[in-house]
Amino acid sequence: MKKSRLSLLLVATLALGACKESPLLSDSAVIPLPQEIRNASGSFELTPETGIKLIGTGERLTKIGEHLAEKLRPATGFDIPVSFDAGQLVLELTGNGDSEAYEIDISEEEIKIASSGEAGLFYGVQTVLQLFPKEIVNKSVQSVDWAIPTGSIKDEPTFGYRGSMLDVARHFISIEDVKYYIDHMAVYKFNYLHLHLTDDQGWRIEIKSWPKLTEIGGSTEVGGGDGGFYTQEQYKEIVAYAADRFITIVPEIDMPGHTNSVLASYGELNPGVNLPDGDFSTVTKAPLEYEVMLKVPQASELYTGIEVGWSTFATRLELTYAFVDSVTREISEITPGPYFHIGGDESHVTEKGDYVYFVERVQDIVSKYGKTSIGWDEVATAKLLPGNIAQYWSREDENAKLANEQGNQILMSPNTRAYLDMQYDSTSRIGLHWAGYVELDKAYSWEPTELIEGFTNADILGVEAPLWTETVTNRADIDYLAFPRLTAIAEVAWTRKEVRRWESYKRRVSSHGERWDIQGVQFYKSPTVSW
Ligand code: TNX
Repeated sequence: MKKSRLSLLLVATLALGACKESPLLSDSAVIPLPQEIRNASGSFELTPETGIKLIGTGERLTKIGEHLAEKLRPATGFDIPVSFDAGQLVLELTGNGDSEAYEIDISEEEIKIASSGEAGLFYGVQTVLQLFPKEIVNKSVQSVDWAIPTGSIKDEPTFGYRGSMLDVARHFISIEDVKYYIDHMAVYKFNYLHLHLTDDQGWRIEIKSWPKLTEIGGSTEVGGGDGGFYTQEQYKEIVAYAADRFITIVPEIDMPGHTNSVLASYGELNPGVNLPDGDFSTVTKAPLEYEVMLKVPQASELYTGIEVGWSTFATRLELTYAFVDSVTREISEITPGPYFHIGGDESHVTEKGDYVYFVERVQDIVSKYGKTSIGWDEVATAKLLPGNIAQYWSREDENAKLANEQGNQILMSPNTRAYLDMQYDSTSRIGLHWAGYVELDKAYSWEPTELIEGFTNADILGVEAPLWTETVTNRADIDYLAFPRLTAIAEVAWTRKEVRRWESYKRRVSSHGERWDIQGVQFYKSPTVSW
């Protein structure tokens, strides 16, 4: 009797709770999903009096506080002062390490974000921004109750490298658009932006000791457009802009294949120079429509098509290594991050032995300038230096295993899951499909450790989503291919598999779609989600 009355009471209480419809913290649409969310009852509300209070020391603490304030001011219209004195949004830096973990405590009185690292604090800020109603992304004042359910969050990334790549070689991407992309990456807690700076169709970074690379090699792009390049000053500007958002730039010089833009700029680097007199017939193995038989060592023609795998450096020519040395030195000097990407993919016309010789010599050069090499997975057919990384893309598990056996970590970019340039389905207006179609659920539903037998988290450095740009010519194209898939990859890289669920992500990403609509992001409205 007593028991049944009690359960009646329970039902009534639950029903009442449902009527009040006070949202729970765990119903929020945070991407990537935090590792742990606990609910409480009640809510915190931002008011015209709310300020940000900083606790701790650290160069970047004030900047992080200002970053939060700047994101909150336009839509709320509130002042949101940042100080060390008072405030209901508390940012506490409890150490001076580079921890990416953070905790958030939300009570009715205050929101406190704490981390022992600046990066962690920045990520806590990103999470809090996603907890506010979607209107917070507006650039003009909105009348909304700026409320967040109470509770707590404990979070940290599963993988230390969470990246995306922009191919600025096939089509040049303006600094403005690169910054735009960086802004979006920061929201989803990415920490590496890989810039594919060179390819057959274009050379996009100023090298002072080899000026024709940009004069000639930078002058066009796929389809014959004007191309373009970053001066070293502009590259530094990108590096700094990314660093402010806790994103590290990884520059890539793709070699020994994918190098026609170099060979078009400097004839003396053409493989022909190395061959005995008169025997230049094998110099270029270009696609048929582009076949040129070089009779004398001379620059090759600029290329604006999209075939891959037909160009190569002269790997036995000393001048090639003098060239690689200068390029690596100049770029390393303006790259604070630890990695230098040496490409190494699809060198179909480089003899096997020459390829291995080349990769090993280039690794030494990179290491001489204090950087760690990353290479596309084919580099694992050479002897990798300790600590160097192989980027798994080709689905050639053999290459990943070769790297693993040598004790080197893998960066995961499986083309069937993580390639942002693949079409979603046969109706996609741009994109390629040589690796199949990659719908949103396919980009989301995979686990980095489960692609190659026997791999554990320790074998994997992280995850990266490349955006190749053969078919990408403007910001709308970037939007369409990167969103929403970039957010799926963010969650694969950040959230441990035990708490990831497609059904949950699907609900959350739809809410991000509402934010993108407000911001004018022209994302792909995948039919797998109800937007
Ligand atoms: C293969 S992925 C390439 C790129 C192309 C891409 C197009 C990789 C390491 N090489 O050169 O842009 O396919 O999807």
